[in-house]
Amino acid sequence: MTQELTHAVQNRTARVVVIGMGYVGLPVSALIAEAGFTVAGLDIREDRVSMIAEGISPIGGTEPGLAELVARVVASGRLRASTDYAICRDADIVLIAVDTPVDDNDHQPGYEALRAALTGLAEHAPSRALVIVESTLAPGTMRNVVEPALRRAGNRLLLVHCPERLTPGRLLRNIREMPRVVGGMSLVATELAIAFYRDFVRAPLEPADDLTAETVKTAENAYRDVQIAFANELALICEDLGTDVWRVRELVNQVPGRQVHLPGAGVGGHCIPKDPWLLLSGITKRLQPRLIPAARAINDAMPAHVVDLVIAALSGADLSITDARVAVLGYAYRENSDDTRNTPSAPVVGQLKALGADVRVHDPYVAGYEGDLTSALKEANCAVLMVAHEEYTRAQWPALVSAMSTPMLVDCRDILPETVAGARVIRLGDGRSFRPVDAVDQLPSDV
Ligand code: SAJ
Repeated sequence: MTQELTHAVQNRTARVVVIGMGYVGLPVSALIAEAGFTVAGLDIREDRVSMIAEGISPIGGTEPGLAELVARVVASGRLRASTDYAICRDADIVLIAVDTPVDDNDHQPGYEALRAALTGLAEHAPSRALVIVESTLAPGTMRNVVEPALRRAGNRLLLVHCPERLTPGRLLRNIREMPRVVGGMSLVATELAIAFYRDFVRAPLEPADDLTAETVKTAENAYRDVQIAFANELALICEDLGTDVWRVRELVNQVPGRQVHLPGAGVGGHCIPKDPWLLLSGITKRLQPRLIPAARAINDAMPAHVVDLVIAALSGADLSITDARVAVLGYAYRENSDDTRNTPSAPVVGQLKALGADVRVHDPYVAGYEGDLTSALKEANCAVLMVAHEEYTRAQWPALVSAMSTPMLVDCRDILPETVAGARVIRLGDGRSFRPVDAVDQLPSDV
């Protein structure tokens, strides 16, 4: 079996099916097709399948090269899209790239999409194939969920976990250039998967077992979440001390081995907020980790702190939140992206509205929030800069603030100069720029 598969990989006649044509599945399908394989993309969303069938990428935001590559490989006939799992029957290689969220309350993995993909694959199992799960998994998932779900297909399937390492804004670049951990459930599976990835990944391909691969991916993002939490807690400390965290971190980072991350309005995206919980969901209950949950709590509290800053800004102009107009600038979770998954802007908008503010949202990348920045600021009492979109970092703020009723700016990401002519600037993490006001005292009793 493996000899056939090995030859099919080596001469690129292997028929590849990719389940899940989202931020991960579509770009990796396009690169596999570009490498010379024939690829069928499988998705439950007919609108997405139709766009791809027309050679159009359904992924928004700034993704260098993706739209052109999708058009090219679809036109060449190397990439097609379908909603029918029956295409798995003829596959030699199946990639699974569906989302693996965690429950907002109990933080347990939400494997609905993964289980649906596994069920569909098992019902239309190929005679023999290499099955690679690229979705991020809690440690133990390959052994406790994936392997059992595919067991009915017998031992004809070689199972591997090769976690994706993608970042919106550089999807293609990351696939080509990020090192990958290739965690097979057998040595043969690992070796075959490495041979396959070598056709389109230029970076090191590290052999491992499945559990190691699951742990690496969730740990690398838990690590980042803790780093960001340190930056956010340092920002709160600097606010309280009356000093400037942006200058503090700049000077700390001059020391070799220090890398204080950027404080901000919170942690969004499809990876960092959930992967720490995936890591912890795989452990026994004997262990009670404290650092990783504490980091999650610190980062999740930042949107409420941003609301505090808005209240501080308004109270500085003797305005109450209840009749203020607030412009929230940036709804994507990260700069120059249209991705709003787990965006910190959502709780900020929700809490401001709950406090009675008239909230206007602007984001040049997010459908429904685009438009003229001056209009978004018109008659606003306060503007909150949530995300360092290029439009905001390059804007002429002295001219823009003249559209506002009261020119107050809350800068959550060190986007603005320390002073903007004609405006008052409150900077998250810069205690020199404001006196903290605890919003809880302002909350109406029914919030
Ligand atoms: N953030 C901060 N301060 C920072 C860095 C990030 O507040 O110093 C916030 C961002 O604003 C965003 C959230 O954290 O809301 C996540 O940002 P991110 O830069 O980590 O972006 P993601 O979510 O796209 O993370 C992905 C991850 N990649 C994968 O999981 C494969 C992460 O491991 C990468 O480090 C990151 O991309 C990257 O920058 O490459």
